[in-house]
Amino acid sequence: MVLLAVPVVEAPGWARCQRITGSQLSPRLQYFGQSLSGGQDLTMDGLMDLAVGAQGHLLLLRSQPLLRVEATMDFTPSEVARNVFECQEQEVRNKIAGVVRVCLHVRKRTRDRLREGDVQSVISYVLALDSGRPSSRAIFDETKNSTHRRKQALGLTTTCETLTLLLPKCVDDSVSPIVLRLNYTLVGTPVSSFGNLRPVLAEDSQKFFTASFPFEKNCGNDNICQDDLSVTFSFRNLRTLVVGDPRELNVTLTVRNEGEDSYGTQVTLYHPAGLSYRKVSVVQVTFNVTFDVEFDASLGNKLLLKANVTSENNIPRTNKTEFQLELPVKYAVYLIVSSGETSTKYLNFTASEKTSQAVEHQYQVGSEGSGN
Ligand SMILES: [Ca+2]
Ligand SMILES: [Ca+2]
Repeated sequence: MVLLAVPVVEAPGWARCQRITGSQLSPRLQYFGQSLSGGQDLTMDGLMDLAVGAQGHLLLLRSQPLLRVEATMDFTPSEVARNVFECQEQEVRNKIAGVVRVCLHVRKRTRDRLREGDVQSVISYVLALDSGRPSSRAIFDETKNSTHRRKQALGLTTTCETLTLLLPKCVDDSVSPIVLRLNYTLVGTPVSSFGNLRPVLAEDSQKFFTASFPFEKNCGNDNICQDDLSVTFSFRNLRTLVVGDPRELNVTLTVRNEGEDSYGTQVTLYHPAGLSYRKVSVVQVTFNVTFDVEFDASLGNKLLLKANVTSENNIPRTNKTEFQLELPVKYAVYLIVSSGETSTKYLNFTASEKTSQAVEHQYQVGSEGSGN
């Protein structure tokens, strides 16, 4: 009979499955699991153990203490001040946006006989600013880039560090907040007084933590963002839309805001079927929208386009936030003139005859494409 100590993760108070194969423990084990006995703590650490029988062996699988990590990330100030992120004529680099205090707290989830000082672990974590964006709007002063790594031995205590955040250049987007993400791994330190029992991170622990660092809004002392939006558009120099030719319709749409900052601003352009959206290009607050005009589009005598602009500022809409324009429509006709079969092909006459003969010519006039 052989006695082995193998970790089993105890799950107090909640249902959980754990698959343990004999080959995980030893390649020579046969009939692993032919007998089971659990519900008792044989190792005197306060955690239930499981005895598993195999041919010629008895294996004792031990439960491990479970740990949980909690993290807080607090920014000071709570927003990036406007005078830091708003760029004037000269670009100021590496302005201090604020500091973040990152605290990690390790707690024990299991009830066992391990004393608080027995439980130690090494936690490795990576802090990443604006991860997922092509380039980060903020960096850590300590590392001069958008990530910061740290590895630290910890008991059942709280550890904190304070990091300075810099804005390396003018921010292109001050609407969405800077997101700080913390990913971590935890490795328990074996407890020698309990047969090298090793604490582990609980399976249902939160895998990562995030916190937002928003930008100060430009909304005056009342903190209410009173935007004043308007939308207009034109068909450029086009006086009449001819269906069939040209096949492209260009619309130049302009959005203006004469009030305070507008957040979550959206422009909607309504168009009839017969036009199909092709592309849009943005020139500051002007959008060049291109539609394809279907060859057989049926648009009536006038094309009506409508646009509106909305925001999340919760300011009542005005008549300036809607715009509509009509464009007369004509339909291209492609005429085909062909010679009829019964047309006179030739005449027989001689110079001495003084008779006259009629020449008959038939033309067929038709149209192509639109059927007009
Ligand atoms: Ca035990
Ligand atoms: Ca205001």
